Amino acid sequence: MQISHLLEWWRYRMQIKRYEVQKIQDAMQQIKNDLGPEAIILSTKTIKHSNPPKIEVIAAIDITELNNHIPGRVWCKEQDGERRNGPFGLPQGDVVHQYVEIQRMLEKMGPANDIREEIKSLKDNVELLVDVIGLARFRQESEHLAKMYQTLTANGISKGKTCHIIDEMRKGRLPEKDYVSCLKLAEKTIALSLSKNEGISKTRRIKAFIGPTGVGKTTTLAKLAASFCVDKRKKVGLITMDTFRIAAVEQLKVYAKIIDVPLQVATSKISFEKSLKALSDADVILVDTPGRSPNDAEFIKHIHETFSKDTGAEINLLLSPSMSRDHLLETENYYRLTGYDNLILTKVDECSRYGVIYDLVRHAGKPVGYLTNGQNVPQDIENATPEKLAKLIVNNSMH
Ligand SMILES: Nc1nc2c(ncn2[C@@H]2O[C@H](COP(=O)(O)OP(=O)(O)OP(=O)(O)O)[C@@H](O)[C@H]2O)c(=O)[nH]1
Ligand SMILES: [Mg+2]
Repeated sequence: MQISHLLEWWRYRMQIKRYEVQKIQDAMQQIKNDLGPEAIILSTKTIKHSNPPKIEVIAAIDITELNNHIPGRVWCKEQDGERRNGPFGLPQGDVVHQYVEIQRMLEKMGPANDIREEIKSLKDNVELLVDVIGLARFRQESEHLAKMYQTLTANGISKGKTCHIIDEMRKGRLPEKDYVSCLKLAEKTIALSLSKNEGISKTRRIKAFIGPTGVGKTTTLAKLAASFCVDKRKKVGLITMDTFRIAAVEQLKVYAKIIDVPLQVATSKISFEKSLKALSDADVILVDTPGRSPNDAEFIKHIHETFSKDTGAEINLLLSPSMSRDHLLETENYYRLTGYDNLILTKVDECSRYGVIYDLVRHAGKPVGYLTNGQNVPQDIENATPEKLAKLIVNNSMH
């Protein structure tokens, strides 16, 4: 049963009044006067920040009997001692019993879940509509475009965004006969729409790596440390702020020892500043952070404080496109609060549909610095360019 039906039924059946009183006894008298001796108290709660302190009391009276004579509306009645079903199939019973039942259902469903479910079903319907309209529209124009639509959506790009890409393609001259040329044009169109990648900035000395638990922060940092050291001949320093997970420091210590770079451990903003001083001769400082739930507001605050503008730190958010699209976009929404600079896409080798990368990068509007494609340190990392990403998205393959 839809919760909105329940609420409608509830509203129809009850007369509800709200009182603000200092003592519950005051409310009792008022309720009796206003609603009569049959009234029931639905809830009481202290009103926050009220001065003098006040209590909110919600009381109600069953007005079923009043409604019984409304033409066309047949409310349930106990007849011949038998309980019959009420409106919307609810079992007939006394009001308090039904109130408790509704409360229980509401608690079980939770308002957020209910709204989410409704939004999800709405989204599914819109997607379906876009699919039908999209295919019909492109098929009318060219079989290539209809095939392109099917390929890109099968690769994991959302339907709406696929229509947008094809609309962009149609602004130029479309290759008429050759489908392969059509794919090339799609690649070009996608590359143009992705944020230009400046790579990981050459001028920003401090580079922090943030992201969900297990996304590959420490491994990616080790890959980059080796690359800065060996390929770019830079003096590298490492800082780990991950003192939450057992063995997290040990993990980075092993890498630091192999690459032969100094490692500092910092637990607070103050110790982070001390670590920066200790690494003052380093050309590049890579900072590892603990994986945290993106819902953790304290963590976002901590990132803001530690990597404030005056540190000049560059924040890199690591996300893995092997996650589902909805989860990925939701996670990006949370981390956006950190004001991060670049994306790094990890575990691309575990991904089955690369189209989700397009949705993520367009959603985030941030450049992608790197792609990581395996567990091997240091080799499994590549620079990301819009062209490389576009190729991946259209061909749905790393090769
Ligand atoms: N397949 C694959 N695995 C990877 C990649 N990068 C990291 N991993 C693996 O993912 C696992 C977690 O990697 P970590 O680097 O410890 O991840 P983390 O984000 O530092 O984890 P926490 O610190 O616990 O939040 C390890 O087993 C890595 O070997 C990648 O690009 N591809
Ligand atoms: Mg780690």
